[in-house]
Parts: sequence; C-alpha cells; structure tokens
Amino acid sequence: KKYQRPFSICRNNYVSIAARATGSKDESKDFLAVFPEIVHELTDAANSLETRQAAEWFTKALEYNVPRGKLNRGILAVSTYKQAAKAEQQTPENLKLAHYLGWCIEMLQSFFLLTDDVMDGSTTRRGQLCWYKLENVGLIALNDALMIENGMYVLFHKHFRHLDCYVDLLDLFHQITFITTMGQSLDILNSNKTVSEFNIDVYNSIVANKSSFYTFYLPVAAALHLAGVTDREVFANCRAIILEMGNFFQIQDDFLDCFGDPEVTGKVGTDIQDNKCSWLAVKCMEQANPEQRAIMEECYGQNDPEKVARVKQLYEELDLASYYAKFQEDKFNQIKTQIEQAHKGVPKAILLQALQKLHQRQS
Ligand code: GPP
Ligand code: MG
Ligand code: MG
Ligand code: MG
Repeated sequence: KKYQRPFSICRNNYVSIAARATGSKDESKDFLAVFPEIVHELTDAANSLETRQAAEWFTKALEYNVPRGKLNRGILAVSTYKQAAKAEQQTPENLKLAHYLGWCIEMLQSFFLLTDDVMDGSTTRRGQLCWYKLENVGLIALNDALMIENGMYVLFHKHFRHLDCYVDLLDLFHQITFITTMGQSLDILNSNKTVSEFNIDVYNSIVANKSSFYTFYLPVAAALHLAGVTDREVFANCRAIILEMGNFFQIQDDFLDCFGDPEVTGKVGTDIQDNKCSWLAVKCMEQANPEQRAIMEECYGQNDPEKVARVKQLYEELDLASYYAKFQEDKFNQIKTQIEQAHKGVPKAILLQALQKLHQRQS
C-alpha cells in the first residue's frame, strides 16, 4: 500500500519524478521537460487509431513507468550527442532530436523492466509497486510493455525518418533488443540449474548480453549515429570499453539486490529466491569450503525467508561485502585507465562522466 501512487501525474509537476534522476539538475530538468510532449504525441498517435480507451490506458502506462528511473541511459545519449556532434550541428532542432532519442532509450528500458519484473516475480520498482502488481493491471502489463516498445518506433518514424541515420538507428535498436532478449534467456535458463554449476564465465556471458549492450552501448552508439559518425572503428573502440562498464554496473546491481537499501534502490531484491546466477552466488561458491557449499546447495533458490537469511548470513561469514568493496575500487580504476588510453574518436569525457556516476553507487 505504501508504494501505491495515484495513476495520473500532473503534467507540469515532475519534481517527485526527478528525485530519482542522477544527472545534474539542469540535465535532468531539460530531459524531463521533453517527456510531456512524448506522452502527448503518443497519445495522439493512439487516438488516431480511434482506440480511445486503449489510448487512455497507454498514457497511464507511459506516465507510471517511463520517466521514474535514474534516467542515466537517456541522459547519456544526450550528453554523448553534445560531445560528438560538430558545433554547427547543435541546432535547437537537433538537440531536441537528441532528447527524443534519449526518451526512446528510456522507453526500451521500460519495456525490458516491465517484462523482467513479471519474469523475476518482483514486487517493487523505482520506489513504487511494479506495474503488473497493481490491482487493476496484472498481465495486461505484457501488452503495455509491447505498446511502450512499439510506441518508440512511432516516435522514430515521426521524427527520424527523414535522416540518413534512420536505418542505422532502427538496426541498432533491433540488434540490441535481440541481444538483450538472448541475455534474458540465458539469465532464466541458468536460474533453472543448480548453484554448483554457476561460474564466472557463465555469469559474464549472461551479463554482457542482458545488461551491458542496452545500458551503455546503446545510448552511446545511438548518439554517435545521430551525430553523423560513420567510422566503424569508433563504434568498435567504444564497444570494448563500454562492455566492461556494463559488467561493472551489473555486478553492482547484483550486490545491491542483496545488500542495498530498498528505500534507496527502489526495489526489493529477488536474486536468492530466484536462484539467479548472480555475482554474489558465483563468488560465494568460489570461496566456500565444502560445508558452506552444502549450505548454498540446500538454501539457494528457495522461496523461504529462513533459507534466504541463511544464504545472506553465509555471504556475511565470507565477508563478501569487503571483497566487493575492494573489487569495485580496482575495477573502477582499471576502466578509468582503459578510457583514458582509448583510441581517437571515443567520447572519453562522456565515458569518464558516466563511469564517475557509477562510483560506489547505492541505487
Ligand atoms: C537486468 O536484470 C536486466 C534486465 C532488466 C534486462 C531484461 C531483459 C528483457 C529482455 C526482459 P535484473 O533482473 O538483475 O534487473 P533488476 O535488478 O533491475 O530487476
Ligand atoms: Mg529483475
Ligand atoms: Mg531479471
Ligand atoms: Mg538485479
């Protein structure tokens, strides 16, 4: 009940939404200022089909789900564009397009999260009840996720169709969606295995696909396309670094799933109950003695609060939090060096800024 919020939010008041955004105040404000137009255009597009009731529902789904996260990915697209585009390209029209592109990425993210929460059986997301958990929503959430995903292509069609980069952008979004669904499949297929089969190679392949591509590569690559960058080498150089950042980001997500404060992360973790091949489970199995491994085999992946608590206690006995703190610091410095030494064409300042936002993140 505590998380339930009224459906409709005031179009002019995005203050409470902006509370989760982690961009600078100006970045987040400028970015959020475009959202009402997005909702308006998508509602119009839906109304033009004479499906008024569905259009109203779509508006609610957009407002409840799309703008309430940290907005890191959307803002990353805008800042990459600002750094990569030539000064004369940065007209108000083009900057507006960069913001639309950012919102398209937030819509794709929203589509993933809506379905991920159903698959993971999660309860809360971004400090509110998961959309599918609302009393009057349920499994229509799956159709809402598809509406949000395809609403994104309505925006592309309307605003980007006339550009040379249109096909490259569509290709990119489709490729990244395909990769992400493959990663999600690996995530779930591996959660049907036993904990003793988990290892870091399996982990890395799940994470690269389910998280890294859409979290960091997509915003940067999309903005480079919009800025008119066509040199394949620039994309390849970015990709190698960005995949490392994605791995780092998901390791943090896995740590916070167990040790984060739900008031800050906005979500209650489910990885232990869901038998996820998470970074903590992998590290626990690497470091455990035979008795401790037996505890994991008995307690991991059970929807039983006592068994979940036993797994957490084991993580504490192994002091995985200290191991994580050290690992996190080393990995941060390693990626920082990698960015500093990157080849020409890589938007170094932006990647360093994006990396900085991840430093010791709690949400
Ligand atoms: C993060 O996994 C990955 C995703 C949200 C991508 C989902 C992809 C789909 C194709 C549905 P997670 O379950 O650890 O994320 P969270 O902790 O935010 O639930
Ligand atoms: Mg999840
Ligand atoms: Mg998941
Ligand atoms: Mg998670």
